[in-house]
Amino acid sequence: MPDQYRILKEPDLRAYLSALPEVSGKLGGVPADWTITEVGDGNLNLVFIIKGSTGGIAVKQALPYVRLVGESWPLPLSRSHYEYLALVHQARLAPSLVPDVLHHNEALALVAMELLEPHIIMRRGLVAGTIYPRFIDDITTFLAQTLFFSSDLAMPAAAKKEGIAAFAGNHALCKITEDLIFTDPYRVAEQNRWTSPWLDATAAAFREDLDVHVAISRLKLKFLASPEALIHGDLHTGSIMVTERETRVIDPEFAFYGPMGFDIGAVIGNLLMSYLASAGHERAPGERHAFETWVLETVEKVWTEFSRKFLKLWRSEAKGDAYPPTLFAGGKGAERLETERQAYMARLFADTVGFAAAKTIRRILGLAHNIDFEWIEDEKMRALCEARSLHLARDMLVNTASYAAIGAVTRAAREARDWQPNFAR
Ligand code: SR1
Ligand code: MG
Repeated sequence: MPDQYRILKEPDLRAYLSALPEVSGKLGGVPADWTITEVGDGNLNLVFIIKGSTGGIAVKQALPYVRLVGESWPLPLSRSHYEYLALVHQARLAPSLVPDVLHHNEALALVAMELLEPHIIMRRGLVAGTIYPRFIDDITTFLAQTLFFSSDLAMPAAAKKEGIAAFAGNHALCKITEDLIFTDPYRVAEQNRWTSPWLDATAAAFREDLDVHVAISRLKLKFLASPEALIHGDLHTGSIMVTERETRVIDPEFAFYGPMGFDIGAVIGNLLMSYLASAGHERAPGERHAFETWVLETVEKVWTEFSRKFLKLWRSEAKGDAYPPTLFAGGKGAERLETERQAYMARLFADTVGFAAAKTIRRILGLAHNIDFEWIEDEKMRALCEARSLHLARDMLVNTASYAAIGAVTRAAREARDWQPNFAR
C-alpha cells in the first residue's frame, strides 16, 4: 500500500524514519532518542532536522499550500518530486555541490537528505558581513556544469526533449515566478508590499513606467518560452548553504527547462542586493568596506568564471545537436564558430543582467522580501538601501544594452551606493 499524504507531525515522522534502514543507520541509536526539530524558515515547506547518536539528517516535506501565505494559496505537492529529480540530476553533474539524497517518498512529498553542518544559509552570512572564499569557484562550477550539460550544446535533441517533458508538470511553481517576479511588482496586487511611506512614490512609478513594463515583459516571455537548460529556478542566496570551505546549492523545487540567464542573474542580483544592503548593517561608517569590496569582486568573477568554464565545456564537450561540427569544418569554420560562441555569451550576459534586475525589484516591491533589507531595523535606512537597489535595477532592466561587460554592472553598483533618493514626505 503506498503511503497517503499527511502533514507529518513528530511521532509520525519518527516512526516513518525508523523503518528506513538508510536513515536509521545514519542516525544511530534508538529512534526514541532521536531529536526532531522543525526549522523551516522558507516560504513553502516544512524542514526537520533529526539527530541521533551517530549522525543527523534533514527532511523536507512539501505542504499542500504556500507556507508564507497559508491554506488560501494551494500549491501542488508534486514540487517535491521535481526537487528530487533536480537534486539527482545536479548531483550527477556537480557532485559535492548539492546535498546527498537519502530517501524520497513521492506520495508524502518528502525528501530526506544529508544534514549540512556547520553550513549556514548564505544570505545570513552575507548579512553578517562574512566573506566566503570558496564561493566563486563552487557556484560557477555548479552553474557551468548544470546549465551546459542540460543544454542543446551537450544533449542530443531527443534526450533534451525528454528532459523538458519530465519537468513540464512543474508549471505551478513556474506560475509563482511568472506572477511574483514578472508581473505583480509592476501592477496593483494585493500581496505587494514595500517600505512605506518612503518607497510609495517609487512603487507607483514602477506601476506607471512603460519602458519598465516592456523590458520586464520581454524577460517574462523569455522565461515562458526558452527551454535552454534545466535551471534551478530559485537560485538566490537563501538557496545556498555555505561554510568558509564549502558551498552547497539546495531547494531546486522550482526546477524546469528555462533560460540559463535566470539562474546566473539570480546569483548576481542577490549579490548586488547584499552589496547595497550592507550600508544598513554597518555600525560605523566604512566598517564593512572589505566585505563590500569582496561582494563586488564576486559579482564580477561569477560572470567571468562562469563564462570561462562554460566556454571550455563548449569547446571540448559539445556532443549535442546544436552547431553541427560538419557545418564548421576547417580553420575558417572553427574561427567562425568561436566568434559565434562569443556572440552567444554576449546574449547570455544581457539575459543575466535583465534577470538580475528583475530578481532585485521583486524583493523590494513584491510579496516575498529578503533579510538583507528586512533586518535593517531603521526603516528609513532600509528604504534608502532599497531605493538604491531599485535605482540600479531599473537601469539594468531598461538600459541592458549599455551594460556591455560585468565591469559596467559593478561600476553602476558603486555609483548606486552613493545615490541619494529624494524621499519627499
Ligand atoms: C510564494 S513563494 C515566494 C518565493 O519563495 C520562493 O523562494 C521563491 O523565490 C518564490 O518566488
Ligand atoms: Mg526555496
